[in-house]
Amino acid sequence: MVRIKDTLKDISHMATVRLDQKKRALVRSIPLSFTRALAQYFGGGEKNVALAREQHSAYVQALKDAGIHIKVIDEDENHPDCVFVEDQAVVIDGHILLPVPGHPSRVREQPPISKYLREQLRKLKIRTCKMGGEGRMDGGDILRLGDLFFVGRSTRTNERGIFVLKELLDWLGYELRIINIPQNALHLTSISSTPTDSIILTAEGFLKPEDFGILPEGCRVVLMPEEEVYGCNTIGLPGNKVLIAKDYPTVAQFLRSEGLEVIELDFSEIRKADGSLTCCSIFY
Ligand code: CIR
Repeated sequence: MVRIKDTLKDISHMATVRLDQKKRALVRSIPLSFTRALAQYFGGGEKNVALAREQHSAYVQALKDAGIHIKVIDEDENHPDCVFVEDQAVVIDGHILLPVPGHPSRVREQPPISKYLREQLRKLKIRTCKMGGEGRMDGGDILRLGDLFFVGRSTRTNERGIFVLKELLDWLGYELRIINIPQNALHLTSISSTPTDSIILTAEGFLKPEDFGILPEGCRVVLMPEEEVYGCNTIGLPGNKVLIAKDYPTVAQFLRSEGLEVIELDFSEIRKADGSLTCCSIFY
């Protein structure tokens, strides 16, 4: 059974994570146990924790350089995947959805993240939705294009999870569209992203433009070659900047041709645990 807890407090203003309003992000450090992080898709190979930490620090620095205020939560050695905070909480216009993550080993990563977000957002009129019963969802299955939302039906996100998200979005007046995630991919954000509020970047062999349905005027789906699917996970930032993973030349060239300032980051060690750029932060 799905349990929804609504917390309504005094209103002051609403926060959102639309592109022009990305201001604050939460990240989490990498534990030594990262060597045992789940890896089934992009992943594989022995992980070098020191190098992964270096790459993560460069990522955090790039966000700071772009003017984002960063909160770092300590690593948790009992949770090898804890750096992938995106899966643990979904913040939409200051409202928090706390999913039950789809992999049992990741369920207990959430408490310090939910505690911090609730403290930060407590002044807003927030609704906190907790998923209960059979509902399962990883935040990595949610993609936002302006006021339109997509959710991946994946090995981590099921119908009951989608139902809870839809309730929140119905209440906020936003549309939700469901996308079936192919078997060779973990999450929706593993194979797509919105580098701007009008572009969805994805890859051939994973998704087709029609999977996203008819988009609002001025918006489009752009397909990258299959071998650059990992590069399709980007983080659009205010000021026409976009973070991308290094070594995906078609992605880089396309985004530059759109007039964006492209910042490339080496994420090779984090990729070994199936993690992409967006997985390592929650904007709130
Ligand atoms: C996992 O399998 O859960 C992690 N090794 C990777 C999570 C990546 N997160 C994401 O795509 N949002």
